[in-house]
Amino acid sequence: LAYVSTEKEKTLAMIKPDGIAGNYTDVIKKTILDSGFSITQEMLLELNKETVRSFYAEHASKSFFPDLVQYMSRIKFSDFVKKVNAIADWRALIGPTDANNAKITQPNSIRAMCGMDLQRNCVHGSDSPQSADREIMFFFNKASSGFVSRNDEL
Ligand code: RTP
Ligand code: MG
Repeated sequence: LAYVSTEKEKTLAMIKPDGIAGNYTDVIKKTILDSGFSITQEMLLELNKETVRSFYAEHASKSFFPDLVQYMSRIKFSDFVKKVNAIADWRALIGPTDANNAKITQPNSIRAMCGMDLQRNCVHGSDSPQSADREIMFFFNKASSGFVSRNDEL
Protein backbone atom coordinates (compact mmCIF):
# COMPACT_ATOMS: atom_id res chain seq x y z
CA LEU A 1 0.00 0.00 0.00
CA ALA A 2 1.43 3.36 -0.91
CA TYR A 3 0.27 6.87 -0.56
CA VAL A 4 1.42 9.05 -3.41
CA SER A 5 0.40 12.64 -3.23
CA THR A 6 -0.13 14.71 -6.32
CA GLU A 7 0.12 17.87 -4.28
CA LYS A 8 3.17 19.98 -4.79
CA GLU A 9 5.61 19.86 -1.92
CA LYS A 10 8.18 22.35 -0.67
CA THR A 11 11.69 21.76 0.54
CA LEU A 12 14.66 23.85 1.55
CA ALA A 13 17.79 23.72 -0.59
CA MET A 14 20.99 25.32 0.57
CA ILE A 15 24.29 25.92 -1.13
CA LYS A 16 26.98 25.66 1.54
CA PRO A 17 30.10 27.84 1.80
CA ASP A 18 32.27 25.50 -0.28
CA GLY A 19 29.66 25.51 -3.04
CA ILE A 20 29.69 29.29 -3.10
CA ALA A 21 33.46 29.50 -2.91
CA GLY A 22 33.77 27.07 -5.81
CA ASN A 23 31.36 29.12 -7.92
CA TYR A 24 28.88 26.27 -8.17
CA THR A 25 25.81 28.42 -7.54
CA ASP A 26 24.79 28.77 -11.20
CA VAL A 27 25.28 25.13 -12.15
CA ILE A 28 23.38 23.98 -9.04
CA LYS A 29 20.51 26.36 -9.78
CA LYS A 30 20.40 25.11 -13.36
CA THR A 31 20.25 21.51 -12.10
CA ILE A 32 17.40 22.44 -9.76
CA LEU A 33 15.38 24.06 -12.55
CA ASP A 34 16.17 21.34 -15.13
CA SER A 35 14.93 18.74 -12.64
CA GLY A 36 11.44 20.21 -12.50
CA PHE A 37 11.68 22.30 -9.36
CA SER A 38 10.63 25.91 -9.14
CA ILE A 39 12.60 28.27 -6.97
CA THR A 40 10.13 30.35 -5.02
CA GLN A 41 12.48 32.42 -2.89
CA GLU A 42 16.20 32.75 -2.48
CA MET A 43 18.56 34.50 -0.14
CA LEU A 44 22.25 35.06 0.34
CA LEU A 45 23.17 35.10 4.01
CA GLU A 46 26.08 35.31 6.36
CA LEU A 47 25.43 33.12 9.36
CA ASN A 48 26.71 33.64 12.86
CA LYS A 49 27.66 30.60 14.92
CA GLU A 50 24.52 30.78 17.03
CA THR A 51 22.34 30.54 13.94
CA VAL A 52 24.25 27.53 12.65
CA ARG A 53 24.04 25.82 16.05
CA SER A 54 20.32 26.35 16.06
CA PHE A 55 19.80 25.24 12.46
CA TYR A 56 21.75 21.99 13.00
CA ALA A 57 20.52 21.46 16.59
CA GLU A 58 19.78 17.78 15.83
CA HIS A 59 23.56 17.22 15.65
CA ALA A 60 24.49 19.16 18.82
CA SER A 61 25.77 16.04 20.62
CA LYS A 62 27.85 14.72 17.72
CA SER A 63 31.64 14.88 17.76
CA PHE A 64 31.69 16.71 14.40
CA PHE A 65 29.36 19.50 15.63
CA PRO A 66 32.06 22.13 16.41
CA ASP A 67 33.63 21.54 12.99
CA LEU A 68 30.24 21.77 11.34
CA VAL A 69 29.52 25.10 13.06
CA GLN A 70 32.90 26.46 12.02
CA TYR A 71 32.42 25.31 8.43
CA MET A 72 28.91 26.76 8.07
CA SER A 73 29.63 30.07 9.74
CA ARG A 74 30.90 31.80 6.68
CA ILE A 75 28.37 32.46 3.97
CA LYS A 76 25.41 30.64 2.55
CA PHE A 77 22.93 30.86 -0.22
CA SER A 78 19.50 29.34 0.23
CA ASP A 79 16.90 28.32 -2.24
CA PHE A 80 13.39 27.27 -1.63
CA VAL A 81 12.00 24.89 -4.16
CA LYS A 82 8.84 22.96 -4.68
CA LYS A 83 7.43 20.23 -6.86
CA VAL A 84 5.56 17.01 -6.33
CA ASN A 85 7.74 14.88 -4.03
CA ALA A 86 10.23 17.74 -3.71
CA ILE A 87 11.78 16.61 -0.43
CA ALA A 88 12.79 13.10 -1.49
CA ASP A 89 13.63 14.15 -5.05
CA TRP A 90 15.97 16.92 -3.88
CA ARG A 91 17.69 14.55 -1.44
CA ALA A 92 18.13 12.03 -4.28
CA LEU A 93 19.57 14.73 -6.52
CA ILE A 94 22.14 15.89 -3.97
CA GLY A 95 23.35 12.35 -3.20
CA PRO A 96 24.93 10.82 -0.09
CA THR A 97 26.42 12.94 2.73
CA ASP A 98 30.02 11.95 2.00
CA ALA A 99 31.00 13.54 -1.31
CA ASN A 100 33.77 10.97 -1.80
CA ASN A 101 31.23 8.20 -1.47
CA ALA A 102 28.92 10.12 -3.82
CA LYS A 103 31.59 10.18 -6.52
CA ILE A 104 31.64 6.37 -6.46
CA THR A 105 28.02 5.46 -5.84
CA GLN A 106 26.14 8.38 -7.42
CA PRO A 107 28.50 10.10 -9.87
CA ASN A 108 25.70 12.20 -11.35
CA SER A 109 24.69 13.69 -8.01
CA ILE A 110 25.37 17.30 -7.02
CA ARG A 111 27.64 16.27 -4.14
CA ALA A 112 29.68 14.13 -6.54
CA MET A 113 29.99 17.09 -8.87
CA CYS A 114 30.70 19.86 -6.32
CA GLY A 115 31.52 18.33 -2.94
CA MET A 116 34.93 17.65 -1.43
CA ASP A 117 34.46 15.22 1.47
CA LEU A 118 32.20 14.17 4.34
CA GLN A 119 31.92 17.71 5.69
CA ARG A 120 32.34 19.93 2.66
CA ASN A 121 29.51 18.47 0.66
CA CYS A 122 28.32 21.61 -1.06
CA VAL A 123 24.56 21.43 -0.49
CA HIS A 124 21.89 20.72 2.08
CA GLY A 125 18.37 19.38 1.69
CA SER A 126 15.56 18.96 4.22
CA ASP A 127 15.22 15.29 5.11
CA SER A 128 11.50 15.07 5.96
CA PRO A 129 8.29 17.13 5.78
CA GLN A 130 8.83 18.10 9.43
CA SER A 131 12.38 19.28 8.69
CA ALA A 132 11.21 21.18 5.62
CA ASP A 133 8.57 22.98 7.69
CA ARG A 134 11.06 23.86 10.38
CA GLU A 135 13.82 24.94 8.01
CA ILE A 136 11.62 27.03 5.75
CA MET A 137 10.26 28.77 8.82
CA PHE A 138 13.79 29.13 10.16
CA PHE A 139 15.15 31.02 7.18
CA PHE A 140 12.11 32.52 5.52
CA ASN A 141 10.13 33.17 8.67
CA LYS A 142 6.84 32.06 7.30
CA ALA A 143 4.70 29.01 7.64
CA SER A 144 5.08 26.72 4.66
CA SER A 145 3.86 23.27 5.44
CA GLY A 146 5.47 20.51 3.41
CA PHE A 147 2.45 20.50 1.18
CA VAL A 148 1.07 23.49 -0.62
CA SER A 149 -2.11 23.79 -2.55
CA ARG A 150 -2.11 23.20 -6.29
CA ASN A 151 -3.11 26.79 -6.79
CA ASP A 152 -0.32 28.17 -4.68
CA GLU A 153 1.40 30.92 -6.58
CA LEU A 154 5.01 30.43 -7.54
P1 RTP B 1 22.56 18.07 5.44
O1 RTP B 1 21.73 17.98 6.71
O2 RTP B 1 23.58 19.18 5.49
O3 RTP B 1 21.70 18.10 4.21
O4 RTP B 1 23.43 16.72 5.30
P2 RTP B 1 22.95 15.22 5.51
O5 RTP B 1 21.53 15.15 5.94
O6 RTP B 1 23.35 14.44 4.31
O7 RTP B 1 23.92 14.77 6.71
P3 RTP B 1 23.73 15.00 8.27
O8 RTP B 1 23.97 13.70 8.95
O9 RTP B 1 22.45 15.72 8.56
O10 RTP B 1 24.96 15.96 8.64
C1 RTP B 1 24.87 17.35 8.53
C2 RTP B 1 26.17 17.89 7.97
O11 RTP B 1 27.22 17.76 8.95
C3 RTP B 1 28.45 17.54 8.27
N1 RTP B 1 29.00 16.26 8.73
N2 RTP B 1 30.24 16.11 9.13
N3 RTP B 1 32.71 14.97 9.99
C4 RTP B 1 31.61 14.24 10.04
O12 RTP B 1 31.61 13.13 10.48
C5 RTP B 1 30.38 14.83 9.49
N4 RTP B 1 29.22 14.18 9.32
C6 RTP B 1 28.35 15.09 8.84
C7 RTP B 1 28.17 17.51 6.78
O13 RTP B 1 28.40 18.83 6.28
C8 RTP B 1 26.70 17.13 6.76
O14 RTP B 1 26.10 17.52 5.55
MG1 MG C 1 20.77 16.35 7.54
